[in-house]
Amino acid sequence: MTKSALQIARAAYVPKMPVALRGSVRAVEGAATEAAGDKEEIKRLFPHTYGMPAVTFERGDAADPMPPINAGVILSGGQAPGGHNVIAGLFDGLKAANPESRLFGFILGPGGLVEHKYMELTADIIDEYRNTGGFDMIGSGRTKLERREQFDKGLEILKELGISALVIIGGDDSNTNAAVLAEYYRSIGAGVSVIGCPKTIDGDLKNDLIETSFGFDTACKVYSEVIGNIQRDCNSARKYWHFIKLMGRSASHIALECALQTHPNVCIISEEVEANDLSLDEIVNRIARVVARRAAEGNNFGTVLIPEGLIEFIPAMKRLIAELNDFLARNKAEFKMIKKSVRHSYLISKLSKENAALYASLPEGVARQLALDRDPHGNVQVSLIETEKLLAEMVDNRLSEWKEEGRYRGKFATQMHFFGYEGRCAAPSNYDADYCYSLGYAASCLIRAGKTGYMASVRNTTAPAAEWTAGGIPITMMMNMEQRDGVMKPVIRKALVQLDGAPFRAYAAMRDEWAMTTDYVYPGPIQYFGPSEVCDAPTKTLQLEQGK
Ligand code: FBP
Repeated sequence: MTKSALQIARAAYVPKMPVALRGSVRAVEGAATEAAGDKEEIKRLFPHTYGMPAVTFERGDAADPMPPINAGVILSGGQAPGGHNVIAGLFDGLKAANPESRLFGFILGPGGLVEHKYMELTADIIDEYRNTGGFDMIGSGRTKLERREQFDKGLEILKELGISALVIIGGDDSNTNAAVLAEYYRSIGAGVSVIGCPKTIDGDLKNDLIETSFGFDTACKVYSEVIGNIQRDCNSARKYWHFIKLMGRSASHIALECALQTHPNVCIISEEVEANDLSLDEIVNRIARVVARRAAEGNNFGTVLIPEGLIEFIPAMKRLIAELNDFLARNKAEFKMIKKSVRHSYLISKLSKENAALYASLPEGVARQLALDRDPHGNVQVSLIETEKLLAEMVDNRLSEWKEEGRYRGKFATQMHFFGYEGRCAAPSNYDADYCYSLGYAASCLIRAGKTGYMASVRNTTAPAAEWTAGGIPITMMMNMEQRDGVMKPVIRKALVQLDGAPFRAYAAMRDEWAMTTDYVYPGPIQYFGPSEVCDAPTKTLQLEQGK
């Protein structure tokens, strides 16, 4: 592999660690825990792993010699900066306990476990990937690990390799599946523990005990850098409105964080749209009003941030998507037979009156995108829906109407952007490099402590890394029952943007001013070397959530 100068220098970076994880570590158990909701039902579904205590690590006395452990690791779902450091922390933690311990990586996600595709991760391999972005060390995938046959098939290879602990690095769905797997392996006495690590750039796997999912920090910094650059360009030429869609399948954490970092003229927050029952038309009016007001002051330029999940939060669209999901699930084979050129009219003829009218009113490209295949978790692939084009087109139409009515005078030229994939494999920021390494190391400590069904947790991360705390949280503690694919299932509660939370309130307090004043902030690229306030700062979201 040809390495860039930064990659070579960055390989030497030693992640900062909490004091509690340095040297010998002692696991301290707290009180028994309960599920986040539907306690009785979760207890019934997880009889062997429900109610376990939260665990905190403290510095221990001289380390007892530990027998060697063989462990496996899986990267699951979308890439997020820092995954390699989780594996490096896990590897170093296992080796620190006993140099004879071994780590195996399953190839291309959970599918690798089921299909018995793996590689041993030796020190040479780990060293190649320290502090790098991407998941290319072993690859990732979206195979859903949820059926007993898959669990049993996986157990065959775990037994063959002598693996007694499996670490699943993933988002809310993957960690839900980790909990189910932990429960199953314990129920059959398989002798394999399962530990989860919170990953996703979307930032929606968090709660009182998990401060953030890794990758959110780096991805937001990458997007904020380019948004800042665009804003500077936009403020220099003063001729374009930039419509920028930002990743985040469901929650708008990324859009909100980028807004806090860059001060755009408009930022839509899906959770607010849903709470206020806004229609697509009302969202368009809101943007158009800002465009018209700025135009009245001679400013025919600006930026609009749009979360990619928006479409599913607009109540009418949500109803349409629900009917489409249902229809497409029931008529998959028939739909596949319909010629692509007539699918649009075919669907209109099949939908209920209200949904058919909405579907017919959408630009054909967007309508087509809404009918594309769902991902393995049944989600609409929102990354493929060009919401930024939809909104820009509709705002343009609205402004033309207002122009005819004499309510708007100005020029409206647009540029469209989508920032998602370019942030998912960036070299992790210091925050993510440190956080991930500690998560991996904490996972190794959970394994050493004989825990299963836990998620590694590292907290107090707005303080200097030495003061961070580390431990493990029973995954069942984060669960409740929710309807998925028409069936009630135990799942980890997804964390959406809280409208009464400090990050949203901070944005809401400033948005009218930012709409008009062109108060752009240019954060610049992530810095890996330099003063701590430039290199180590956590996200604004985390700082505001922790009252900093
Ligand atoms: P995870 O939840 O698996 O971390 O993935 C997040 C994400 O990056 C979303 O923001 C985005 O909608 C989706 O993955 C894209 O998925 P894919 O990589 O399959 O196109």
